[in-house]
Order: sequence, then structure tokens, then C-alpha cells
Amino acid sequence: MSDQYDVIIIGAGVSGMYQLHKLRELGMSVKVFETGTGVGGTWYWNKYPGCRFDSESESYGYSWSDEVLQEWNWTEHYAPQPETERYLNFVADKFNLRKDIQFESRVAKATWDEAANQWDIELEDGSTASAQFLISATGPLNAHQLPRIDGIDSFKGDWAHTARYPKNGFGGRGNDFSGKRVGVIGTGATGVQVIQEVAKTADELYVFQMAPEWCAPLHNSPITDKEMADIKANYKKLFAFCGETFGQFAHQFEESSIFDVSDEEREATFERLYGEPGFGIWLGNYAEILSDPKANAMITEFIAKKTRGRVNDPKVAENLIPKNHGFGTRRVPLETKYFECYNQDNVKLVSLPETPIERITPTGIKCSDQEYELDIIIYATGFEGVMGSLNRIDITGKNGQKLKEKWVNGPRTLLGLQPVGFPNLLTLVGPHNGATFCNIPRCIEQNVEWATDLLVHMRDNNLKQFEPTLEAEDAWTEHVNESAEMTLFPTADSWFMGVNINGNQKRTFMLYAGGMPTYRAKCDEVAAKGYEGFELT
Ligand code: NA7
Repeated sequence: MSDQYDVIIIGAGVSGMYQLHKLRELGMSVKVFETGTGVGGTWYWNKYPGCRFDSESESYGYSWSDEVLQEWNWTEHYAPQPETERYLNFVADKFNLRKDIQFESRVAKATWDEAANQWDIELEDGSTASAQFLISATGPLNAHQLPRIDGIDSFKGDWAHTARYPKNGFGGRGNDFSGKRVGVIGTGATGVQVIQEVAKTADELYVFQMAPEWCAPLHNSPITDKEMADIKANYKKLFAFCGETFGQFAHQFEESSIFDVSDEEREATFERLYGEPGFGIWLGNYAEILSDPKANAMITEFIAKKTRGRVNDPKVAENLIPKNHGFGTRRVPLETKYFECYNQDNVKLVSLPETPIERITPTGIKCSDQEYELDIIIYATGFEGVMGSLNRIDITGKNGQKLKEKWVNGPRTLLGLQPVGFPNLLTLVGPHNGATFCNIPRCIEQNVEWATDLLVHMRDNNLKQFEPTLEAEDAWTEHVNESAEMTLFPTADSWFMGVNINGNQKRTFMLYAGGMPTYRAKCDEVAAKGYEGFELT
């Protein structure tokens, strides 16, 4: 006989933790299954050197507990990974969350049992559990992806994917790479953070770059006691402000149109934003840079000029300037002296389009022109984005339908929260969900609270099952795709489009580009109309 719960949650990251807390408060029996040995999700797994926020720290914490807000002190404006992991452990301790979390428990299968009106869960070790409701809180960037390169298992030195990096570094040396020859493959947001950290100490650092990414400065700094006191006094204002912005970051687009200002004013705005901390250069800029090719070309040219100005060798600089997509059409890595690393003698950029990797050897990486002898290889090669973590679970809905097969041509859902054919399943921060393109905790709270209200509605009305109608699913999917077409995101290959060259996902828009205020309003409207578009029985 399986253990039986009202609700099973998969994942003890930022969303799973809050969902557990909310449902437990309502007296429901809840079990969370988590693959890792601790809480934190992304902030548990990503222990690579240099890992940190590019959201303002104070905008990233949970807003639902005044006690937590007042007790917790962030020490940097963009907190490093260990601090965020500590923060999430602090929350887990405070609300005694671990009591209902089973660690080292990867959910391998989830099967809908129509007769029993429940989800049957099977863990990797074969043990089972069941619940009327299943909530996935698996995160959009969890299914890490190693490159498909011959010989990858033959390397005799130390190696790791960034999302599985050892806690205290290789040999317990933390971020000290002195005496080491290190290779990094991948130059997305993660690779950029790794490279600028490893470059500080490594004897030799080789960056194997397929294509560069547009980057802008983070401008991190410590938070003083006085600043932290001000933050604590103004949390309400901050969260209200974030709530109004497109992606719930503490940055609002410029009010004026880029086409209504003079060249001098536009340039001055770009300069100001480039000099300010955080995502302002991307999400506090003229809104048209994300939707209008002419506007996008202006900021793209500006960032290219800035990059050239920071790299001594013009050939290297050109190799660090993207040629196949405009600024901001992929996720913008925020950096700290990243470009200056390439002015150091210990750092060499290996441009893979010119000299492709042929194989990994026992002692290093063999490119078409030479072999690089290495002690350590770090793979910053990204994730099977958004659908990946769900696709890696064998999820079977009504009539034996597999979720992976249903989504083979891309996600189909209502509100990014539930696909037709999978009753009583909610996919927090899932594909086509407004929370997935967001300052994630801000949007997670909306997702969790909406899901909680739905379960309360089910309980209070003695309802057993919810599932979207096909018509509502079609309409949402069309709306998601139309919103994407109004932006420039589909013009670039990235995890936004489900693209990772090592994965198998179809190229299609994975997020929701209508912005969080619109998404929230749509969710609220659905609920206010008695869960319009869902069949409740
Ligand atoms: P990304 O943004 O998907 O970046 C992965 C990087 O790895 C990117 O530069 C890829 O090049 C590169 N890559 C992938 N496979 C290979 C192979 N086989 N050879 C060489 N280079 C390769 O993942 P991140 O972890 O950096 O960031 C993900 C998100 O996490 C980020 O957006 C933040 O929201 C947090 P390509 O782009 O394909 O040319």
C-alpha cells in the first residue's frame, strides 16, 4: 500500500518550499519529493565558482513573511550562491519545512489513476506514494545538459557540469585554481560567471566558445547596515513596484519611445543604464529594444562599442561580439570585469567556429588545430530548458497519454499551469507560464497562491477533479505564440526557444512574453469567473 497524501509536490526549490508551506497551513497532508540532499533547487544545485544573482537580492526573497523579511540580512546587492542557499535553509528551518520533504528521492514516474482519482508516484528506488493532486515545482532550468562530444568520459582530470559542481570545489579547494589549467566550455550567463571567477587564480584558463553572448556590467557592491535598514523599511514599496513591471524585476522600462528622443538623449540613457547596477540596460531601457529591429540595432551597436572598448586585442574583441542575434533577444549575462579577463596573460579564448573541438582526451581537449592539456574541465553548457525537467519524469495522464508525447511539438497548456489530459496536475513555473520569464520568486508567489486558491475551491465545493477544456488550451497556446511574435525573442536560438544544441527539444517559444502584469490579470480573471476554461467536477 502506497503512502497517501492530499498533495504531492515534486521539488523543494523556491516554489516547492512555498507551496508546501501554503498547503500545510490549510491543513492538507502534503509530501515533497526532492532529488537533492537539501532545499533550494537552483541554489542548491548550482554551486559553481562565481554563481550569484543578477536580480537585486532584496527583490528576490519571499515577500510573504514579515518575520523573514525583517530577520534576514542580505550582504551584497547581488548575493552569491552560498548566501542564497543559506537564506532558503533559514526559511526551511523557520517554518519547519523539512519535516514534510523527503530528500534523495527522485520522482521517476507519475501516473494518473482515473478510477481512484489520484496520481501514483514512483521514485527511482521503486518506492511509491499517491495523492489526489500533483504539483510539479521542478524549475525551468534544472535538466542540465552535458555536451555531446566524443571522449567526454575519458578525461582523467576533474570535471563537472556547472549545475552539479562539487560543494567545496575540486579537492576541497573552493574557488582557488592556482597551479591549475582549466577549460570552460560554454559562455552563457553561467559560463560568464565561471570564467570571471576562475580567471582570478588559474594558471591557465582556456575558454572554448561556440558563440558569444551580449553581456553588460552587474555593478555589484556590499549592502551596508544603513542600506539594509532602508530596505527593511521599504519592502512593501519595493514589491509593489516590482509587481508593476514586465518581469517583476526592480526595473521599469523608459517611459519615452526610443524614436521620440534625440540621438544625444538616447546615447545618454544607454550610458546611464550601462553604468547602473542590474538589468536596467535590458529591462529598464526603451521598451522597443525588445520588439523593434531598428531600436534593437541601436542598443546592439552601443553594447558592441562598449565591448570593443574593454578588450585590448581587436581580434579577440570581435570574437566576443555576437553576430547572429541582437542585444537582449537572449538572456543577458551580467558580468564583473568579464571582458577584461581576456586582457590577462593567463586567459585564452578558443573560438570553436574556427577550431572546433574534435574530442575530449584523457588529458584535455583536442581541437582541430591543437590539443589543450588541462587539469579541470567545467561544462557551462546549459539546460534542456523549461520542459526538460518535466520530460525527464515519465508522466502518464488519461488514456495512457505521455506528457512528453503530448508536448513533442511544443508545450500546450492553459495558463502554463495545466495541460489537457492530465487532471489535477499543476505545473508551477512551467512552460508557457508567466512565472517562467520573471524575477522568479516574485512570480512564484503568484503561481503558488493561485494554485492554493484552486485547491481550496476544490475542497470547499467538494470537487474531485479539474482539467482545462481543449478549447481553452488552444486559445492560451495561440495567445502565448502571438505574444512571442510581438517580440524579437523568436529571432534568436536560446533556451527561451527550447534550443540547446545538445538536446532534442523542438524549437518553439517556451515562455510567456505578455509580461507578468497581464499574466496575473488573466489568471485572476479565470479564477473570478469560477475557473473559466477549466472543467471542475
Ligand atoms: P545557456 O544560456 O544555455 O548557455 C549554454 C552555453 O553553452 C552557450 O554558450 C552554448 O553555446 C554553450 N554550449 C552548449 N553546448 C556546447 C557545446 N557542445 N560546445 C560548446 N559550447 C556549447 O546556459 P547557462 O547555464 O549559461 O544559462 C542558463 C540560464 O541560467 C540563464 O539564462 C540564467 O537565467 C540562469 P551556444 O549558445 O549554443 O552557441
